[in-house]
Amino acid sequence: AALAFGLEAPYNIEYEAQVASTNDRAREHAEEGAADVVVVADEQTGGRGRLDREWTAPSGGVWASLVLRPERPPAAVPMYTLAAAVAVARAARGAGVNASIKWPNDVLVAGPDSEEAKLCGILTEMEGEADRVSWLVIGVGVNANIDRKTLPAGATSLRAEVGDVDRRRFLQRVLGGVHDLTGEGADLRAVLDAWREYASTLGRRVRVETPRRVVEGRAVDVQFPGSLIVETDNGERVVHAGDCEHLRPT
Ligand code: BT5
Repeated sequence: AALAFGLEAPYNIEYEAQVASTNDRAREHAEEGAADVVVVADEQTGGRGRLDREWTAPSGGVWASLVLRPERPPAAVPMYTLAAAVAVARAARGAGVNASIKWPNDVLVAGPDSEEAKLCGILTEMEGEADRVSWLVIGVGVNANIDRKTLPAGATSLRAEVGDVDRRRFLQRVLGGVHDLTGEGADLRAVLDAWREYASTLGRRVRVETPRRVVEGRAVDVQFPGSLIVETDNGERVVHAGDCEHLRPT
């Protein structure tokens, strides 16, 4: 059952102690016509990553999925994923964590040996027609008050980095950030400027694997709607956020 979560946010909050996946629950709301709803859970038993990967989501995390119905074309949707990454990176820095964004959707923390560990993943799903989004679900998973040893290799948590946080406050900051960047009247292009501030990808050599090709070179910039520009030996290539399966620093 949904419990009051006592959180002030520009969205309606549904709190669940345990759910299979907040994205699935949010999709149900979306398909019933709801908008501006956030499903939050303490624990997920069937958390999902991209491309059918599993997302480990024990009790203590910030697992949240936001339902939006923006009056925008589906092509603009990657901007929402970028905005969510910015909002999480900002909230994490506010909590004292040196977080940065790896294009397009991971929030990472650099360790002392400059190895990066994943603090947050974002899974955006949508349904729409050619020119108009019907609904959009932005799923945000932040490893908050969780022991690192219960997470997969290569993951970190707020607990491991700086100690436990007030999850309500943290989520409130994230949702406030998403709303500021994407809400009514917001200019989505400002998301790119904000994103550049937190990006760890720009300026680095990367290898991006898409289903159709491999692009290798130096990441030089991001452009609307969230595409990465890579300078290769054969000139500039534009990689779309939705195309990317793997992005590796080389
Ligand atoms: C993502 O997928 O990074 C998107 C994850 C989105 C999770 C949120 S939680 C709320 C909402 N409800 C859901 O069901 N999902 C969303 P991807 O880039 O495919 O990364 C998945 C990979 O990250 C896995 O294959 C593991 O290697 C690794 N991984 C799994 N759980 C992790 C965790 N808790 N922290 C860090 N890495 C993890």
